[in-house]
Amino acid sequence: MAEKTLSQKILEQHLLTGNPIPGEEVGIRIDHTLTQDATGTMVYLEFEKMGINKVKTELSVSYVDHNLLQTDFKNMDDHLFLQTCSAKYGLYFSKPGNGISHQVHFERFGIPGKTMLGSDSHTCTGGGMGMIAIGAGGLDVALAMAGEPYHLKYPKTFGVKLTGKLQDWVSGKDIILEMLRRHSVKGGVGYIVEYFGPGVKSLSATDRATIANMGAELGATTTIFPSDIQTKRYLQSQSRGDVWVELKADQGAKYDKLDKINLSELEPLIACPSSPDNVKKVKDVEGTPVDQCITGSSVNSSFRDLMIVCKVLENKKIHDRVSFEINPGSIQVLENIAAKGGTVSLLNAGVRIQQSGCLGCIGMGQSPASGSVSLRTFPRNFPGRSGTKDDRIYLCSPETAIAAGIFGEIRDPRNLGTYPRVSIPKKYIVNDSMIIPPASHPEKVEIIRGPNIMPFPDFEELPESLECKVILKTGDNITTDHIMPAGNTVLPLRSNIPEISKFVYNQVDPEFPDKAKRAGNAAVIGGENYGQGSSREHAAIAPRYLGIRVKIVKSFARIHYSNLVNFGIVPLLFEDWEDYNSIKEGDVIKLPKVREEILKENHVTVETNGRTIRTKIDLSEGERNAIASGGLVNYASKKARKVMT
Ligand code: MIC
Repeated sequence: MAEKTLSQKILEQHLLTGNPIPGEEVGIRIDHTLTQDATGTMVYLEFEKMGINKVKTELSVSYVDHNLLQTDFKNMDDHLFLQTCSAKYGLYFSKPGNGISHQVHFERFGIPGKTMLGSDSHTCTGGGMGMIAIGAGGLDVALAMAGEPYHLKYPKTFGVKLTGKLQDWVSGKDIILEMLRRHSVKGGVGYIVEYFGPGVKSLSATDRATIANMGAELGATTTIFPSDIQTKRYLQSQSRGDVWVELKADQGAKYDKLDKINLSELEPLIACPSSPDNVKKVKDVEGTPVDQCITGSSVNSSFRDLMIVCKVLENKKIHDRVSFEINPGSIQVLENIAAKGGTVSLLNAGVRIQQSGCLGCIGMGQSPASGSVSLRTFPRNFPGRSGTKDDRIYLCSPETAIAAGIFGEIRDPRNLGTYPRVSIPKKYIVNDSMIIPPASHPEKVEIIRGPNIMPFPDFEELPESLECKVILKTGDNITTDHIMPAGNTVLPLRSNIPEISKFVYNQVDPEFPDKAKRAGNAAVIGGENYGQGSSREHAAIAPRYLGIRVKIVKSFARIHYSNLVNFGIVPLLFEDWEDYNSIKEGDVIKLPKVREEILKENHVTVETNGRTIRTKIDLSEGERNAIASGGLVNYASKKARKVMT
């Protein structure tokens, strides 16, 4: 029997359809699902369309951690919709303010060896405790809740051997920043990143969660660590030691790609504006004045991450020019910090303590001043994502953030002297006061549906041929924040496709929605890694609602590609990248046999400017049928009708 990697073992234990061969489509069983509120309302609208009265997973949890500003009725309308859906359909509900989904799931629900699908790209955090945890579009999560297999292209494995031990002032964030420095935001596309080697045992479970979380920025399908004594200690500290199992790759397991990092050689790193892979050594950018620091987000808001800040700040003050803010990962983290006296040192140092949630990470508050420098322990710094158009967001560890908070400029944290020792409690105070279990009488639950919750739009089938106007041509690394912005103007519209579609590509071309409507059927041309970043399926639904029928690019980011398929946008790849140069905005492209080719061929013919271009498609049979049906919802309900007739 060939030696297997850990990810191969877990995927094969969950295999329902297909063969575990890289690139081939497989269907896997999903044990846990996770939704957060900004993607979750669409998930439950889609789940309702399936007519199933109870989730079929081992565990499903609905979290509210994004739309927390509540500047009008919309956010709380969504919260009540989500709370009543959870009660009715058999989910746990994590109330607004309880904490960030990935942090709370790691603390209270995660189980080594289980699979999880989440409507958030950072679901991969679960890999820190040996889960196969994958971010996906909301419809895929709704189908998983309905008991359907999750279909994906079987990923290759990217082995990262860790040796040595982190020096003082260097922590988990610096490891994933080193991976991004070496491999860029494209380096993990098509891979599961699997850490192994003697250096792993020195990393705490929450350090591993940090590394797994930000593996999303490599474009990786997910990331996974072994489940070992560190995992066991963490679960025991959460009074959940009973769910621990030991999991690791076989000795001699083979990886499709391999790298190794000597942890002893790492030093504090920082991602400079405006990409997570624009990584430099902190000491090389020292002296840059800093106006804001925020410690938190799903990457770095564990007890250790925030307690190190508290320890450094004992008897110190935040620099006058700096607004230093703390976003706790959960109320449980905050309670445990308070129990250790951490909050007193924060308050005496002049720190702003926020509620538990994602907050500024997706531009829901905490926007920086114009042209100012903001250091954040967040996973992403895409342009404008903070809510400030010319933002200059740096991504760093809590150690580097607190150094800047004290010195008022970017400074290597090793200048702070002796590295404080944070003792991790053997047993945390457990606080589940804001987690509501499923209703015992769901038949009595009425779903609350405020005016902000709009019905899911209908999309027609793919016609035999298409004629589209190219209304936008973009370059490489277009993010889902470019396509469908986050932030406090747009995020509250996530349950209302007609309204949110008015903001598609708002940062790139504010005329885009009107151009799309005038064009009737329209197309977008893109470069490499198109659609990197978030799981938001709204980056597909809203353009489809505007009449975008085709996207032709050099390469797609994984989740966005699935979302385009799920909502019936034809996702084409340039076979010859030179053809990218032959199409410009305003051109008309014709696809004379698109339906037939999508259903039966591996290429689609595109005619434009008197030339014929041959584009590639890389679709499974299910994906072909979904696109031809006008989207997976249409295809699933067609299949269901066939079953019923
Ligand atoms: C993000 O970090 O970009 C988000 C906001 O969490 C998204 C989900 C969303 O857009 O609601 C993600 O990562 O999937």
